[in-house]
Amino acid sequence: MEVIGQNDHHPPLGHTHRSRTFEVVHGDIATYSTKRYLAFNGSQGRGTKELLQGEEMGLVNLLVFAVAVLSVLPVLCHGQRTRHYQFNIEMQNVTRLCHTKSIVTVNGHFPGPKIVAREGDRVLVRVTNHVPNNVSIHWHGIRQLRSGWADGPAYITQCPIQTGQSYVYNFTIVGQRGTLFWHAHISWLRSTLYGPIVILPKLHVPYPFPKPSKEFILIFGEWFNADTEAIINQALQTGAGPNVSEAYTINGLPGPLYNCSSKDTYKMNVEPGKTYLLRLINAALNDDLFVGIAGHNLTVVDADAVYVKPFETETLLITPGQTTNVLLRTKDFHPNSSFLMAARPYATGLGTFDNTTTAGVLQYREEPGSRKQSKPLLPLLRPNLPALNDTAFAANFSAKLRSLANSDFPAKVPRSVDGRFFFTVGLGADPCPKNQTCQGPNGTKFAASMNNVSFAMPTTALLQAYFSGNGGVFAADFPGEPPFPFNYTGTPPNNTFVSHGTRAVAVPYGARVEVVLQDTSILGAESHPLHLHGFNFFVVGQGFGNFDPEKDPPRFNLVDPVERNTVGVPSGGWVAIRFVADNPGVWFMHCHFEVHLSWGLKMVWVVLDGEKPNQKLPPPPRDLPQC
Ligand SMILES: [Cu+2]
Repeated sequence: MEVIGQNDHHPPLGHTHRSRTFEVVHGDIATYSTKRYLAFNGSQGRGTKELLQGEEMGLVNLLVFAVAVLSVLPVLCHGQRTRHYQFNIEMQNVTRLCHTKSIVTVNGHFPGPKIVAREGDRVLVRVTNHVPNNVSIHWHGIRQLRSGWADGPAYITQCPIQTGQSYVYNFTIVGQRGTLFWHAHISWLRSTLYGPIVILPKLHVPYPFPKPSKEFILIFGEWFNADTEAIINQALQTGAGPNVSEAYTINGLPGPLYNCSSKDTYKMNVEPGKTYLLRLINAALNDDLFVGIAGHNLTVVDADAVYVKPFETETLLITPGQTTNVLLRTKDFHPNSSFLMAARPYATGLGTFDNTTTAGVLQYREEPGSRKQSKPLLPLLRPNLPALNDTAFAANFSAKLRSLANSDFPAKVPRSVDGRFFFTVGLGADPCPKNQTCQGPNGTKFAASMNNVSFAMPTTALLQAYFSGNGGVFAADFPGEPPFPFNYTGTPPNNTFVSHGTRAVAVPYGARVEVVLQDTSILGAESHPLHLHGFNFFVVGQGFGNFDPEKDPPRFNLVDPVERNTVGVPSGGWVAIRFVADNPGVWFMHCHFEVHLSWGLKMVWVVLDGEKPNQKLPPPPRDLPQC
């Protein structure tokens, strides 16, 4: 087995003044696009010459013109549009559960504004930072083909946007349809800085399922009465687990099952006998969620902006970083009645967690012609959600997710691979510094690692370092397998201390990569939602216990495995993923539990440039923030 790298609430598509989210089709934005394009080509760096040489020299003028035209005409023959958004990062007072706090928002909204685009569209988001915190925004799940500079994780692809500064995220949506989301990617700011990304199919291309009469977004979050920056800073100081949230939220609203909260309840108004598309997003910080609607089954049709084989379920499981589109078929006759939709955690670790339930209301409209208000409301039914630690449900649910794998939407699973990696994922510890008492396990500090490496955040952006020749900022020596093998899901080793380093795996362009992610039982087995930036991967296998390199690979599903960007590594088990490294750049892979991310459960892939010009990372945009 060769291991590479060992050695080396808004109207859709509309113009909303209040949120200052706009989609512009007028002069100054056209000029602005033109400037951006020039800045892109005119910046210093390796790829600039290539772009400006020979035939492409003349193309620049042509393209500048084309970009200007694109911005003026909403639809060109290809149907591709450029969609412009302005994100002002602003403080805003928000009250939930009778606690008011000042939170970081986009344009004063919580949750933030939605981005709507069609497959094939270009999206330009100008982010201007008006708050004291450093900020960066990640477009979670967007492939970012050759636009790694727009990916967003702070100190990985960019330095953060400092107070008073702006950065334009510029990317094109290729081959994706469904729901994704954007969120802050620095410290714990994503607790309040998040919002949906809706990707519609290309114009005149239908969904591969019955046309819904309406669409709703349900974005799940986590509400903390205290300031989340203070929570994580204190935890990292003392070594203890951070305080847990007070509530979960649906579209920012905790709902009626919490004290002082019934006025903050999300209500979804529906009519009988109709089909609705619900776009579910788990933007919670630290918790997988079970989701259900009383009295209704849901049909899963899309996961992480990839269509799946439809299947019906009473309950969904969504990890942080995952999105799921479902169809809701309303009952044929149910005037004036309401049902609770609810979400509560699926939790497997040993630590404390927020075990509360958020709820919203599915409200049937009155039937036209029926006697108004005469019928008493039925009692609100709550959905039956699995037990908080129902790992069997989790395994069954994830096994049902399959790619469509038809001629329109083939599953391009790598049938063989060029590199195999085996990464343990789990918790660990750091010794307590001298002259300090620590509140982590046995007086140590909590840490987390992959292959026992707890990722050390650099103070400059890795993509910039890589593009300009590294300069010792990181090493491409991340281990392809654990430094010492042990019974990963059995009795943990005595020494649970982690090592630290800014270490990457480098792979050639186009490499077909397989990674087995193996949970460990160190300080408790736990399901970890692993997220990969810049790629979708296929989930070709999973199981409980230790991965068996002889017996497990023959059972891999290479026909219709689900394709996604975030997968829950089974608690006390393993998952095998495959992806094609067809996107040059530096790509983060990490646990999407914010607490584990803070503790170091993260690493980076470096995908080298290919031979052809369109296989190379372009130079950075001129406005890329500096550290
Ligand atoms: Cu984790």
